Amino acid sequence: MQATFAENNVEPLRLAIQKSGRLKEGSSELIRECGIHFQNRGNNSLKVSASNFPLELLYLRDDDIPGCVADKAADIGIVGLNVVEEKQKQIRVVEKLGFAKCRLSIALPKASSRKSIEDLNGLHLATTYPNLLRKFLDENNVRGATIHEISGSVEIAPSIGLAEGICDLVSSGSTLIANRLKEVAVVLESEAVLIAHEDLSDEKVKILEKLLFRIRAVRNALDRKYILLNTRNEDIDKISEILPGLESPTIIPLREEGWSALHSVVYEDKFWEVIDKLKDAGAEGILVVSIDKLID
Ligand code: PRT
Ligand code: ZN
Repeated sequence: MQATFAENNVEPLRLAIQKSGRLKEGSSELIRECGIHFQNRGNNSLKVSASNFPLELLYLRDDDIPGCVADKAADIGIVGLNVVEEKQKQIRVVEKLGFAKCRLSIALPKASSRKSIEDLNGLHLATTYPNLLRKFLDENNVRGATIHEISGSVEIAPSIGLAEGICDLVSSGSTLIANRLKEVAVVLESEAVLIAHEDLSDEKVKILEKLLFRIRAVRNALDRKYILLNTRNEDIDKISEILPGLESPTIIPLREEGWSALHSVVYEDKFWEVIDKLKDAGAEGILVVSIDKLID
């Protein structure tokens, strides 16, 4: 039988992730994509060990993750940047993870004549993010605004007369629209981040580096595509210039005289722009393939 990491005396890195909620799926998916497997956990288990990597998962409420890492009950954690910045704990953000993207914004009733940061003076604002909001108001010289801290359903505060405006997370914006609110200022752009405490042992730093290597390979693959195309040899230079690959494209001669195949990697956000230019430059038989992992 294969020895586990615990049996080999490797102390596992402890990773805190959200037990249930918007971060859970993205966090679990990322770990799975890194090739790390766990024994099936019962529904109530709060801790589980990986069978093929020195990693232990702790399942927590997202609000408890920064504190848990700062107190070293966990070594690292996956949590929204909004929660990290609000909690102001002694931890370091190691890596942005690119999922659970949202923004913390100040919103006012649609009917209000106020429409920018300059109009926020003297307002009463409801939020679950009092620290971030206070900092933003101070940095923008907003005077006389007061903060009403509530624990949820922030978006209904103006309609029930609890506050004149709100500061809350927005992703699609449909909650604001449904509550007849308009966004007037962005306090923070947020996404899921990997955090760590400042006191990891050398052994745990090495495990973290291995984990980060895998995370970056997974993320690199997500925002890039592998592209293959055929071109006349005289167009190779023109087409190579259009391809913003990792390095120069691979060129393979085709059986048909005077033609070659070009292979390269393109960024997903530039994808359609690049394809249009390639077609105009004479590329044919363009094939685009998803990448599973990409090691830079
Ligand atoms: O139970 P636990 O405390 O662990 O979870 P939670 O209920 O506090 O948090 P959860 O699971 O709702 O969100 C976890 C994290 O997901 C947040 O801290 C953000 O980093 C991130 N995230 C991304 C969001 C959103 N998008 C989001 N849209 N968190 C909340 N929302 C809410 C927002 O508060 C508002 O009510 O969705 C509504 C707005 O969404 P739109 O799409 O209508 O704009
Ligand atoms: Zn929470």
